Amino acid sequence: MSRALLIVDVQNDFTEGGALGVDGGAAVARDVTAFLAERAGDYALVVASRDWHLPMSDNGGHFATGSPPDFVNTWPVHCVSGTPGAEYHPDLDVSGVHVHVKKGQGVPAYSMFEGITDSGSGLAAVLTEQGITDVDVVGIATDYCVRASALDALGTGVAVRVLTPLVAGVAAESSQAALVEMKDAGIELVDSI
Ligand code: VGL
Repeated sequence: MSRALLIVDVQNDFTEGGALGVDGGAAVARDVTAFLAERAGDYALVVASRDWHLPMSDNGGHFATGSPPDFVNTWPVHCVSGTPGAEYHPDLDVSGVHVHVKKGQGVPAYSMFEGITDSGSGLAAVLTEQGITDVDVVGIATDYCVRASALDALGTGVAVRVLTPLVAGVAAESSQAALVEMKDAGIELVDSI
């Protein structure tokens, strides 16, 4: 067994005060850092993703233009590459991250598996190359990018757990629905870490 930790989108714009701030987002940053300080030894590989949208573009309809965002399919402008909002939250210690993934350059991309690593690979290939059999998923947002990343991870054939104390969602109802959907799909929800 060889396990990876996938840290989804712990970025300034997804935390309190950000363009698309999620309640509990800053706590996720702090708590993932504390978790890694104790448990890095459990992981053969640590991967972190960033939403990394194009400036001066609606990014394939992902950014609301003309009408207000619906917070389901269209969103306020967020995580524009090169802006502070797109950076990792300062309380997330990324010194132990082996692989950085960027996603959403010109398109909506909720899943980490739609992104590209700094060396130009897709995440599925990286997991295969590294012989990863199991992944734990943490980060933001439970109902969007965590959900999509965890389901895609499962689709690559690895065993998937979501560490529920280390996620935060956009809305309570859709986050709860996402957790049920993930569990029904065969993802283990770990409520005590
Ligand atoms: C996300 C909404 C829009 C996420 C990204 O990271 O979950 N949510 N873009």
